[in-house]
Amino acid sequence: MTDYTSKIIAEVKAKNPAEPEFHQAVEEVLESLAIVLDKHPEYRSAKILERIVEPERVIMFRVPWFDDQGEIHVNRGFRIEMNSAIGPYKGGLRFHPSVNLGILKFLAFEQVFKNSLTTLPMGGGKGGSDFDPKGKSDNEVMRFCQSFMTELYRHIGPNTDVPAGDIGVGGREIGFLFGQYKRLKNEFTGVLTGKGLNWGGSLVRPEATGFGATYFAQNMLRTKGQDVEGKTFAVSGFGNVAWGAVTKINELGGKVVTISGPDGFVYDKDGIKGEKIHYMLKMRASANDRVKDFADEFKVEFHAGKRPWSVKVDVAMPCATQNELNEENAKELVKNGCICVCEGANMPTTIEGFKVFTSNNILFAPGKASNAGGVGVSGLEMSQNSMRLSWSSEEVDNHLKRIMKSIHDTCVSTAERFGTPGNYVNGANIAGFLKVADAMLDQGLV
Ligand code: NDP
Ligand code: 2IT
Repeated sequence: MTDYTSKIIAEVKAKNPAEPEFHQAVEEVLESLAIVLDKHPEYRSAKILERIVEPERVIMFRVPWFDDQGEIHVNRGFRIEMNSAIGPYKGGLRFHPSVNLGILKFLAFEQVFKNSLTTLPMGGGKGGSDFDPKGKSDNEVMRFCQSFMTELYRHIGPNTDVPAGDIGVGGREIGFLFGQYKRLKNEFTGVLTGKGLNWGGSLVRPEATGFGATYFAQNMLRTKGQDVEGKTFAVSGFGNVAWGAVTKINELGGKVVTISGPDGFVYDKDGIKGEKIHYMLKMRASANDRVKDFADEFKVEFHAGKRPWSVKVDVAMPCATQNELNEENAKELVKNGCICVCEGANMPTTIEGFKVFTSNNILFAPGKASNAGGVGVSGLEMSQNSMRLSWSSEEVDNHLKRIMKSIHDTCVSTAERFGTPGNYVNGANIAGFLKVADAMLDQGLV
């Protein structure tokens, strides 16, 4: 940190109290950028950092809805339009009871750099609600989504802001949201991504984040002359991203021995494969929030209330949520011989955790690089919608592989150019930043 970046972080904390996740995300990025600002005084004089930490716009709204018994509930809805320097705002919607302004600002901030790395023209945004989908009927979820979109529709559009899924928002929710948008605007456009295949969605979008993160891990392992084949993986979470990662790891010849949920983790020494992978989809659709069901179904070990980082594995892929892997977990992974950590979730590793990995020369990929395959294929969905064409699975998957390789190689070359070879965190933060910062300079004081 320099005096200048420390001052900006202090200002962010003073101006945005009670947003610890946002502070953490800003701190992590600014720590990498200190070396860039030394070489590029133009960013400092144009106050790029001061501008980039301030959302272009924050929308916060009331979402009233009726449950099946006719009782009224009120949730809070948000959309953070963080940065549109290189394209329309783009990023997911999260429905989870923990959602608040600070969490969505951290996610929107990360999204700016992630989207910049994808090679596609997308700005950064994020949104969602503290609505808890757990235990809700389809009709309740539909009424909630319709009410949410009744406010959101006036702020978004295919050339303005294009939301998608995240925790608690999958194909079903995107369908209800799209239906309501279409009614209100009388327009059939690519305003959301993650749509159904019959109505403008892209093949491979559901799998894209997990597939992309696994391709990223493969690219990292190859820099050490190794591959996914024959390696043992610990995966956390059991949702969309974890499912995609487990599927692809199996396809590439790796073995996954864990998945996890808020109730604990499953250890399956024979590997999570075949029908067990399919069962993950059922667990997510049930909205029961339990992985113990998996252990009961397949008679494997269940560790209540624990995270999967104590297991001896070659590669760890945290795919559940933010700050689920701390310093102690990181030390345990290193002690057990883990050689690579590749984030599928957004900011799952704490700052102290990733410092343990970097100081032990572990290959470590930050989510904004390694989980960019999801939004990357969302970008491809936007392209297909604009052309009114659909590409084959093979075509989309080839683009996805190319995007992930390009992000990987950009991280490596940028880290090297700025004097920190092998540091994917610096590589991702700096490369993501430079593209956005240069666009902001080109566009004047906005
Ligand atoms: P899902 O809703 O499909 O699954 C989320 C998983 O994380 C579930 O297992 C969920 O269990 C668990 N989880 C959520 N919050 C917590 C919590 N506070 N404590 C413990 N476990 C929790 O979401 P996704 O798979 O889509 O998202 C997972 C991660 O990947 C998130 O960090 C998301 O931001 C990130 N991501 C998602 C992308 C996408 O395209 N979907 C793209 C890039 C990143 P439960 O619901 O029971 O809490
Ligand atoms: O965190 C993410 O990148 C996502 N949730 C996906 C966003 C998108 O627009 O597809």
